[in-house]
Amino acid sequence: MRISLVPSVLTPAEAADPCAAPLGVLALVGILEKSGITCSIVEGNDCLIDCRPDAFSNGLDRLADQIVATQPDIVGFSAMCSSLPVAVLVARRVRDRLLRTPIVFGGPQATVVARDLLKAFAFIDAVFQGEAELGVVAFVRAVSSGKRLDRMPSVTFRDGVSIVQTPAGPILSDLDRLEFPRLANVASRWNGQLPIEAGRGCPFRCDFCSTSLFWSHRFRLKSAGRILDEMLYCRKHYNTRRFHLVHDLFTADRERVRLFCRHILRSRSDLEWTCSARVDTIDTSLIQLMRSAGCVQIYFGVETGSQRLQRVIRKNLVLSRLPEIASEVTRAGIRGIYSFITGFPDETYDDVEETLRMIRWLADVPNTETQCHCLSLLPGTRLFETHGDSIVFDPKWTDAVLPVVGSEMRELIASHPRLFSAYFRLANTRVSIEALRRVPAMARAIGCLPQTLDVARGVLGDSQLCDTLSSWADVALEGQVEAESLLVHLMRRLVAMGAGARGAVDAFVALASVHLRGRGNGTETVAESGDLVIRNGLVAWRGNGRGIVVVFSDRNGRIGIIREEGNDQHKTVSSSISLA
Ligand code: B12
Ligand code: SF4
Repeated sequence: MRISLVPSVLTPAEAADPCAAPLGVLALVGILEKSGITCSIVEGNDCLIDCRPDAFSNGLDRLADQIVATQPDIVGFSAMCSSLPVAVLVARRVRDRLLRTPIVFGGPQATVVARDLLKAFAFIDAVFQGEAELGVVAFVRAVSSGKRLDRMPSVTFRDGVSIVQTPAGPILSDLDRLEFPRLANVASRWNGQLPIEAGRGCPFRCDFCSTSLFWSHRFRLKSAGRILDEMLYCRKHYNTRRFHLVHDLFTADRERVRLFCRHILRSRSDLEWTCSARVDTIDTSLIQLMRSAGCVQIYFGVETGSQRLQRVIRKNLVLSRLPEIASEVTRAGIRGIYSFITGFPDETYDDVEETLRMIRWLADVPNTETQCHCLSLLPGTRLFETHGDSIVFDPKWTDAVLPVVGSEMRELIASHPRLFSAYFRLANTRVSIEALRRVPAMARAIGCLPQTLDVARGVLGDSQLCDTLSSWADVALEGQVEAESLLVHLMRRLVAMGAGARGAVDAFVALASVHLRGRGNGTETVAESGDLVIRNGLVAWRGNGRGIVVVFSDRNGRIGIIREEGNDQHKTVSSSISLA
């Protein structure tokens, strides 16, 4: 028997992330093949890169043709919230080509909308819900041979005109029993980096997150020995040294993480790894231990800088802990990524401002990155239960979904809000949608160019800077516009204002360059480009051969300029003109 498995389609940016390996599908391949079922993995990312409507529609056809070419006895789609519409469009095409081949779905989104999915699309035959290792072989065999599924746990299927859902089946209590995923299929893609699934489930229940429900509210971690074995296996077979420990909250059990770190230290390996944490499930001594055991990056879901909203969304972080943790992470030499969400139904202007302030604060902490996304509403969450009936189709609302291309995709999504809610937005009576829409772009600017913006504020004043950022955010909303375009925008604004201080403009350009080129590694920055020499936060600009301009900024965001006539060497700073 042969199954064709189709992983979630990702955007090119997502696919570039080493965590993008379809671990779920790779895990199933190991189990199915061991039982004598031949698997083909058909990935759709390359077919769907071109987002012009005709090209996209051809891409959907090509992907369906590729699936058909594997001559499957059954086709299985893996779907998360953003990839579900594309999976449905491709499944429809597969059914047109292979009238009798069963089509099944699994994965995080298919699981939570299983009933609605079968109700809406007659060409989907069944859904497997949740963790599938224990049930997938029996499921695939039963569906492909047309057997009844009513005695099988964790499945949803059609029985005449009614949809039947069976109770959830057992899940693995010991994740060490899992096969190693078949990473050989993808190992060469990310330049010596690979994801390793460290565990499943999260003990917290934040209102907007679907993960704890999906993993049956059970937090499980692989043993230290097992995770290390997987790393060493990949080191040996795929020449990989850097690993992304995939788990929504790796540090949920600090003692287990300590054991893991000590285990790595005893192995004297040279492995590097990244993971995710909450600021209240980590502490100074653990951070130091993690660093010594090879941790190079930690992802923190902070979500909001407002203590009030923390409680409302039941994330319940005590935000006063964040400065201490962020500083310690940096001091230890670990890169910190801090992620925020905007667009919660109860969010106020004050909450938004507090989030932006926190992002501004973090931007001054070396070796950090901040992210801000508009809320994407997930079925199965408490937020969805409360607000799922009053959502509005808005494909440009969040960057956490795929681009909506062509009328077929648009109509499909628009007519099934409950299935594709990630493409919809929630109402907010306190902040205008236009303002909320701009927040991620403004956060991006604040996060990547803080001192440059301080210079601009010195020249433009607060309200003008705010207008400028706002109008840039409008441009940015049209696409993933990078920080460079904000600079161009700001410069135009300065010039349009006749910014008398030519020096201010020089300083601005130079500082922008420091931050665009220099941020990220927390070590000394040395770069040379055209007229600019950048050295550890100082910029020398060889302005039209008459001398140099040195621009500096200190940790408090104060900006100074020193002009040295007739000298093209770096000079010790002797005087400064403060602009901010
Ligand atoms: C790594 C990761 C990613 C990777 C991509 C991984 C990939 N290729 O699948 C990246 C970083 C690109 C990513 C992006 C996004 N992600 Co993400 N991601 C994860 C994460 C942390 C791990 C995924 C993983 O590898 N799990 C381990 C494997 C073994 O589990 P699995 O894939 O679910 O597969 C099991 C079952 O689902 C089932 N199964 C899966 N497919 C199939 C198919 C069939 C036929 C069958 C029978 C069974 C079956 O069997 C597997 C074994 O038990 C999960 C959280 C989590 N812990 O799962 C979030 C998660 C999947 N992501 C999520 C989200 C929301 C996103 C984003 C929208 C961005 C965001 N805001 O986070 C984007 C969307 C990407 C896209 N275009 O679809 C949500 C999805 C919620 C939902 N309802 O769909 C999750 C659950 C996180 C959460 N906290 O809610 N993500
Ligand atoms: S947001 Fe993080 S802490 Fe909250 S439930 Fe999801 S994974 Fe757990």
